[in-house]
Amino acid sequence: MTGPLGLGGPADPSRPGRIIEPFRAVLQPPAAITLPANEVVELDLAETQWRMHPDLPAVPVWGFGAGGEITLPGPLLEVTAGRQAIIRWRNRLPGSVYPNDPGRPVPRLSFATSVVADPEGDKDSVQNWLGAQGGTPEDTAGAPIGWTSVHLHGGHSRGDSDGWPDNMAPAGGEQLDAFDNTYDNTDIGLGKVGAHLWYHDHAMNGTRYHVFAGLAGGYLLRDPREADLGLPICVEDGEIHLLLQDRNLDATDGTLRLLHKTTPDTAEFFGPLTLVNGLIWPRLRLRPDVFRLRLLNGSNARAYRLHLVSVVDEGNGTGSVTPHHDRLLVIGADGGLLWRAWQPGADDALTLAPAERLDVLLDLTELPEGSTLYLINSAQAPFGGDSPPLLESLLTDGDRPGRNPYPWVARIDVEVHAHCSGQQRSLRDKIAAAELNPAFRRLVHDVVEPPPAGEPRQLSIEGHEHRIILLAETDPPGHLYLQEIVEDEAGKIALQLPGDGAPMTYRVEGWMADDRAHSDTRVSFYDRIALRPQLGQWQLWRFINTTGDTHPIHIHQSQFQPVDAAGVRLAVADGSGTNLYNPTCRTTSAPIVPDPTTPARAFEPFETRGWKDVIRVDPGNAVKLAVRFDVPGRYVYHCHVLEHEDTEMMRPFIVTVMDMDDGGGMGHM
Ligand SMILES: [Cu+2]
Repeated sequence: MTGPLGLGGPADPSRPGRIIEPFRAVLQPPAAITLPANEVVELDLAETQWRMHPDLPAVPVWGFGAGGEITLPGPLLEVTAGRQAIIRWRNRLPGSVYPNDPGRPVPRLSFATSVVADPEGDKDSVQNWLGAQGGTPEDTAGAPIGWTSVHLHGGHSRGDSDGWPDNMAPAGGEQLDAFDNTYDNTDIGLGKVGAHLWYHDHAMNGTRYHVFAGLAGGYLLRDPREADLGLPICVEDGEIHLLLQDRNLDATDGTLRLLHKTTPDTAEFFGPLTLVNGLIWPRLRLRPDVFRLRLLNGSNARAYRLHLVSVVDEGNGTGSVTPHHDRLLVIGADGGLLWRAWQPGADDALTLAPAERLDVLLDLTELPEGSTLYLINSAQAPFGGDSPPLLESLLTDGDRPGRNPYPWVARIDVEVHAHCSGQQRSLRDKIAAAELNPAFRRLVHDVVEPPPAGEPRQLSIEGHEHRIILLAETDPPGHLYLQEIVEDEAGKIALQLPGDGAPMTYRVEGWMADDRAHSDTRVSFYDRIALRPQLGQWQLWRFINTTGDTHPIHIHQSQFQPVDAAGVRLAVADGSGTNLYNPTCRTTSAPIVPDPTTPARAFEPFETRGWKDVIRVDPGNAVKLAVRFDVPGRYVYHCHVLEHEDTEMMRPFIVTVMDMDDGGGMGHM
């Protein structure tokens, strides 16, 4: 095999002896549908055949579409912000599981599954290789195959239109949602400018399978300010929607299929093939203009750390990789345009955990005909927030064998006569200098100093409530979950937060107060609902990651901001490793205390200059979020690694109009 950035690819499982050649497919924009105000639009969820690469046969997938046109990804939905859209999601999948009715047609997934033991000495990397590699099919008997509940991710939705995971529609059934598409927090001058949302299935215990099968698509909220700033707002003007997903393929039984391969210990799915808009490693044919890239990581579990580079490959793993980040300008994140744009440096990268989005200007001006640039990914899988490797090492995969063997994402071919044209250089200069979202305010807590020069104006949050949520993993590993904890003198969880003089004790809040003898080894989604934020009251939720992996935390209904410049880093006082919490006995073997040696990760500029609905919580890190809910109802928050979410790294919360605090919270003015 040649080096990862060489021309070699993995072997084609359907035709032994051939390889899957990168950059053969030409990127296609997704089908686009403009949603009219207050009119019902019907979108079907159905099976279709999809060709991911010119040399490969089509494979069965599940997608969304209208009028019988089912696509991967689903159509890009567009709506003017502030206008209500109404969607009737019609489940037209091949069938749904009815365990008590053997007379019903037996449903099936559109893809194969395989569970493979981790080879000795190859910890956690077996998913990154093509094919089933033996293994046994995963037992999917407990999954609600074919039952779907579509969620608009990042949407400011009413509870009954949020895709509650248990409210699943069977094949033949329907789900009617009204999305008001308004911005939350407008009343306090924290307006947002546009947003890049996405829709996907959210069925309880079935999300990982259904999204993997293809049930996902983009959703753009349009704001008039985008056009006022001169930003491209359609394909013809140079706006390019890029939905990134990793996949695997197998042809063990003679038919090429998508493959969801995991290991017994590492439940996450990672795949060696990167799909952009449903195509494996495509190329973009673009004129030497300025384009607007709307990036969305729709992968089950893979994080991407993107670099724009040129590559000189001299073969045998030698050559050079040169970043061209001066051609990138980050202008938006999950919740729309940033306060001001951010220019990444040569050593920076664009990190996208699952479900995160970025809005980026790409400047190809003055590049001669025939120039090629590459979007490559330097994040290993699994991802723990590790710093980027030397880009040169991606030519040889020398420093992390098996955890990122195919770093390609896409190739950009500069063609003077390309069909896809964009804007002039002057747009990029104007956007770089502009205050894109003047109404943006940086949320602060207990800060009285004015913001430093070059930072947005601040808003100090008042009347807020503090909560602590522990991200934990069973021992032995394999089951990840999250649980709210609360101070209790008799609690067994010893935790010292910065500012505390000594460790305090906590107990799991989801149990009844008199149920400290609870003997289960994990918290269930269906335990007592501990989070009942009051309508309109600021919440400060601190997420503490006691596991060895990064977890992208997502909260429904309202977008948030991370508070402070960085998280804090915690460690076990006796130095006994990264799994800080022992869930078997629901206790900490030694107090969790501030780590004086390892810094927490600093937040990226695109995480502090705009609104977020997903945030990376790295191993050992504690991240504090400020969020405010302005719609009453029942919602969920969860890790957006879909395999984690499906196995209960997800909990409910209820936004209530009454003060329902029963002593669990730590509110103060
Ligand atoms: Cu997770």
